[in-house]
Amino acid sequence: MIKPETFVNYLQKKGINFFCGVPDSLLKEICFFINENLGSKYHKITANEGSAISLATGYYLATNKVPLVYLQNSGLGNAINPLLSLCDKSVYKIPMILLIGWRGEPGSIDEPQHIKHGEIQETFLKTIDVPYEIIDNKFVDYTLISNLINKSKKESRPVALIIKKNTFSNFKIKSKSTANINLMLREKVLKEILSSEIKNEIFVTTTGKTSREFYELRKNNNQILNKDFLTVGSMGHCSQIALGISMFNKNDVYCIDGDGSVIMHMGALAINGTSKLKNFKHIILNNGSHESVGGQPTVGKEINFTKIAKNCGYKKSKKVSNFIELKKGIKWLNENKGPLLLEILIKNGSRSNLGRPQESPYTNKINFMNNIINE
Ligand SMILES: Cc1ncc(C[n+]2csc(CCOP(=O)(O)OP(=O)(O)O)c2C)c(N)n1
Repeated sequence: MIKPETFVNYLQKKGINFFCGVPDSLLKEICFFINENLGSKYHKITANEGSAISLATGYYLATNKVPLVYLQNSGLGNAINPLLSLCDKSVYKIPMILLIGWRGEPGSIDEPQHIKHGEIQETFLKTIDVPYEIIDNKFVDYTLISNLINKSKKESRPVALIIKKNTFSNFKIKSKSTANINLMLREKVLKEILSSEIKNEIFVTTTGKTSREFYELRKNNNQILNKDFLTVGSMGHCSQIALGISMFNKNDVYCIDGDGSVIMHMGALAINGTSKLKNFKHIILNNGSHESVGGQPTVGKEINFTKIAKNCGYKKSKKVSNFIELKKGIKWLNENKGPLLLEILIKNGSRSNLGRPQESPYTNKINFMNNIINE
């Protein structure tokens, strides 16, 4: 395995001093190291991967130095537009290093939402003409990286390092924040929602552990004939899925979102708010982090989601931070007309033995549609 510090120190020696991106579980250790050891001027966790490409471009324009963008391969979907219409050789020719976590690598076992991304990983980079090297835990030949960086500089173009699973060894974080210790855990909040008066409504849940916990709680409660759509991939898009459903279904639709996911495509709030849909009810579980992929910080606790929602046209918005307020908040969502936003402040944390949906996404889709259409 490669020590994150060895890897980053090597890149720094090669003149790579600016890092930005969206965290990924395969890159968790290196993200922890970067976050802890680089100041905020030289490291930014961005809203989405397209933003990271653009921020890195700004750094290059201001310094004439090569930046690094880290991302999960699913983030290439967000990155593709600036990669092709900003950085490509037919446009501005921007040098940068992409550090891409290879989820769904063919031959490995991974979740359904990663299979296609993993399968096309290499073809994709070849198609968009980004030269790459593949790095795994046996990697020793650093000249390959050095040659790639030189290529990026000399030819002024993006290049990529594809990172396989288990490439980096553990990095022990020194500074564990205790700031939110008294807040509720996400799973307890979901449990409360599923034992409340809204448990039989339509739910659309966000990417990562929220959907996994929601699914497991339903199973444990034997609530099998439910109307839940689990957004297993497509981070940042669950509120638009929910909005689409609420436009064409008369029942209340509850979207359970995460702060990182909302920030990723925050423009959706403007469309939700101005929709004036009375049955659209949005919940943001705000832990100020990308908890599902390691707990790297977001700016979720530095911004005011309730004010943003109000200014985007939501009819009402409310913030809660303990169980008494949460119970009232759920009642409030149930009794008022939307678009509504309930922000729930929570702390980081989840069970290490958390499972994953046993049925395929396709089966879940069929069940969901059977349960909501013509009921
Ligand atoms: C486009 C894209 N980028 C990155 C990821 C990796 N990823 C999965 S869940 C997640 C964190 C989501 O954060 P948040 O919405 O705040 O929810 P939390 O995990 O904190 O519950 C990330 C970064 C992804 N699935 N898709």
